[in-house]
Amino acid sequence: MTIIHNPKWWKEATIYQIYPASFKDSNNDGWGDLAGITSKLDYIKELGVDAIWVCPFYDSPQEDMGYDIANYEKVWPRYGTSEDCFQMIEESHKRGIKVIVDLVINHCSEEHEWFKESRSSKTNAKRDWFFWKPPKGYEIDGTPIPPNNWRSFFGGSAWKYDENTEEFFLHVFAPGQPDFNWENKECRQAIYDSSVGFWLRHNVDGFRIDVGSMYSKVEGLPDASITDPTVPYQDGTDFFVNGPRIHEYHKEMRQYMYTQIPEGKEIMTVGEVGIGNEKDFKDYTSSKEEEFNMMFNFKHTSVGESPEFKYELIPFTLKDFKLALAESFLFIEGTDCWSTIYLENHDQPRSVSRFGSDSPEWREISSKMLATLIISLTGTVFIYQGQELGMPNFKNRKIEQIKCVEGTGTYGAIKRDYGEDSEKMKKFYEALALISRDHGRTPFLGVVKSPTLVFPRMRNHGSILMNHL
Ligand code: ISL
Repeated sequence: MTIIHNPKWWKEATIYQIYPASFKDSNNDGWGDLAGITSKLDYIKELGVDAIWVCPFYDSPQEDMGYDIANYEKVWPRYGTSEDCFQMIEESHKRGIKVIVDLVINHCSEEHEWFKESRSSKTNAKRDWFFWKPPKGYEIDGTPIPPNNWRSFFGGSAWKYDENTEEFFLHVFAPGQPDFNWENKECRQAIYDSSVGFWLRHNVDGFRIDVGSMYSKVEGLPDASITDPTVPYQDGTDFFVNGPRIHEYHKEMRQYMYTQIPEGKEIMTVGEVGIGNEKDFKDYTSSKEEEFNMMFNFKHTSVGESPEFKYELIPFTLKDFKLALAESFLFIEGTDCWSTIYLENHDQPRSVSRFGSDSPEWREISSKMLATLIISLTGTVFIYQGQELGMPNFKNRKIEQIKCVEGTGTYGAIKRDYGEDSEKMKKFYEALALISRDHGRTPFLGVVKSPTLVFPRMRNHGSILMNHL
């Protein structure tokens, strides 16, 4: 019997995620930067890492820590210059480390030139690059009513009113993150050329594709059904997660990528899918479909969160966690798909606090147990800066100290809809203490008193299903 092997570097890889703001500050201005990352490449190499995924470092007003991009082709000045970035890429390659960058193209920033043009008039050539709609009607006091009842992931309506043209634009995330209208072909081409092409032409090895399941919205943007009558805005994800044209878009983008790289070079992509069914996962990651190489599933990082509302904790068992984690990789068995394994990223709390114990007695052994778990499962391992040291959650942070827009936005919405002293707010505080996105964003090393490497050497972890065919 002949076994045909088609090994791919990314199937056996360990990928190390870096959050530029809090990794390494090279010039003492209080923010991490790209030169800081470059200065730590030897440390990263020593860990046995094959590739780094660097979170957004592009020009941005930072409403959502760089996931609101004003210019895909420019580095945010606090993070350094384009030259610093090209150097980070070159120095990584010299050490045999590949570089994956974040591709945030479901939306951009209100500060992006394309959006500024689009908002300038109803007849602007780029008007249709975003979702603009007139009010559904007006309240008695004249307040315009949003075109549909979708809620934003970060609290409140998913629509923002623009006085200039008296229409609303859609933002499923923060108000400063207008969603692109992917139905518009010219818009798609501009996105590819600026955000994908520019960085491939500057030698990156692949992309982590932000909210890669949300570009295709159901035509007409219908109202969501009312699942929570106590609040004005409802969960609209049925109308934009894994939507009707999503696979067509990813195939088109992948084809574009091939036009931008030299013959023989391989690009690696990992899509943030989040939720879906087995068919969705297979469609995204089957190698013959040519969309993503692999994807992130949120099932296991969401255990213990109420399905109706993330910031309401519910009990869960070890079995729930194991079954949820298995959803990340079981679907690939007998297929040409591939998967990822992760416990942490910049949207998640520290895994030792979330799934183990971060008490002084147990922190190290607990972190080692979780490290052993993920390196022994199938799929490409992603670890997040500081996870290798068992960094824990911060303690006792007050609401005024929360920086993340999901935390502040949700706080504002609860305060408006239920009040400061409500039961809902009490539960929100409890949840924030465990799962705030800020837990993973504190300075690298900051809270670890006695750093010890908790990961076994990461390269060449075992693969149970061996999917090289
Ligand atoms: O963690 C989440 C799921 O409950 C959400 O916080 C998160 O917004 C979602 O996973 C999408 O995340 C990505 O896109 C967001 C950005 O805020 C996140 O940091 C990013 O990872 C909008 O670009």
